Amino acid sequence: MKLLVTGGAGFIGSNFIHYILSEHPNCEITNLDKLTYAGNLENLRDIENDPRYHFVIGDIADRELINNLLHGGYDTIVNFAAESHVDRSILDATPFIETNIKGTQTLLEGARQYRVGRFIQVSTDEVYGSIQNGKFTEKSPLSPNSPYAASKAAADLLCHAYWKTYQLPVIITRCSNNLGPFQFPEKLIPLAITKAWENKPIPIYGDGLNVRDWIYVADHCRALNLAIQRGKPGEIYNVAANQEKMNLELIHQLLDIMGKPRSLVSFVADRPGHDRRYALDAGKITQALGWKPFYSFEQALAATVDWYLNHEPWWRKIKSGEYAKYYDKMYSQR
Ligand code: NAD
Ligand code: TDX
Repeated sequence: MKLLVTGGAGFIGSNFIHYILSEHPNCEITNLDKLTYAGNLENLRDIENDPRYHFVIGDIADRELINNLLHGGYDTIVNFAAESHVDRSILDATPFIETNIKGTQTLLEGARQYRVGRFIQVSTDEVYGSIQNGKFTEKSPLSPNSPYAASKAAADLLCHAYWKTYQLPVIITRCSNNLGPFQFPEKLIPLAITKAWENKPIPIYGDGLNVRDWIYVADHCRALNLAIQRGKPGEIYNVAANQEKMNLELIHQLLDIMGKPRSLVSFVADRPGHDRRYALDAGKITQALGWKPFYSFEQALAATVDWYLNHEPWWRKIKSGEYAKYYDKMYSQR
């Protein structure tokens, strides 16, 4: 298996590269990453000298670079590269359009020209929008509410168009909220762990009753591997572990694990357009590919807290740099 992984220096991509190297002794992986604020080669330090792994710095929207790379012959592309943070998309949607839409189209076009055998688009539950009761299936209409979600939905539609028009063998996966090692500490769980560790207030948007459906990142990586091996071209697969939590409930659980007081919770202004609830029906991937999650939410949260507490230099370095500046800017505007 010769894989082009894009965005492999980010949270899920780096977990995925570790997973594939451990599962497939004969694989070859090229990781193409622009190294934006979210890309971090520290996430891959332990495998940087593995002869099966190569890193290329670059932008998925750079047509010439993509064509040069694909000329080398890849059987599979797994596209993780994206601007991924909803709050940033509210401040400035432009990079989301550039990477998530234009970048995906550039990759699709390259894959078409160089006849790549399989294209996995790593999408999200956010493309369906918010749901009050019940769960979204793969047939639910797209109704994205943030610029981030809209850019991911647009990319999904382009993937669909490349399948229908050119029979490019595209598979779209739509996963719920991930937690686990290497997640950038702007996202709720690592933000809360690192704040709590420093006994600082944890910002909770609105009333804290918004619901997210959580999955351990390793379970997402297994689902992606199955989609590569056995997924059907042109299909969409929801990926979720059926572990819904209200944000406030989650933070209370996290503070209890860490032995920190619940008084650290600090209610702040709501996120504009904040989706109330995400919930996915993952029955299709379970039936068709035999996937099911291995980790309970409690196991995943405990393992994630443990990882952050054991990797303090990793997140301290991030928080003392550009991220800190961004964070101040974001909150001064609220
Ligand atoms: P992340 O922000 O941690 O990582 C994104 C990576 O993409 C970074 O390494 C960054 O440098 C790279 N990148 C950004 N723009 C690029 C470009 N133009 N060219 C090349 N590389 C570029 O994101 P993540 O949380 O790991 O998410 C990965 C993918 O999974 C995204 O497509 C996201 O939409 C999707 N997803 C995430 C979640 C989640 O809970 N985090 C859930 C479902 C789906
Ligand atoms: O400081 C915060 N306070 C807070 O209350 C942050 C950062 C978030 N929140 C809330 C907003 C959401 O209801 O917590 C919930 C989770 O927020 P995020 O971690 O920003 O994730 P979310 O907006 O749900 O999107 C995530 O899941 C789907 C990823 O960032 C996306 O990339 C993925 O597609």
